[in-house]
Amino acid sequence: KGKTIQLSISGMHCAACSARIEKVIGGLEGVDECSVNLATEKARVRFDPALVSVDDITRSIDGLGFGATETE
Ligand code: 9UX
Repeated sequence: KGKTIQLSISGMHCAACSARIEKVIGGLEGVDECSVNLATEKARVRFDPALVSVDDITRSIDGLGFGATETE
């Protein structure tokens, strides 16, 4: 039911950036968990695909001024 993806995030420069993404994405309806690693520029997001899509998530990150693409 839940799905976990990894995203590659561009444009983060400090811990406040990664914390902001975690807070906003983690607060989206249907997102269960969002952890962002500033050093590796990766985010792991666990969500319910019935409630929110990968596109919704990447667009929200784009809207914060960062770049996000799904990665392995
Ligand atoms: Mo840190 Mo990020 O000062 O948008 S918050 S660079």
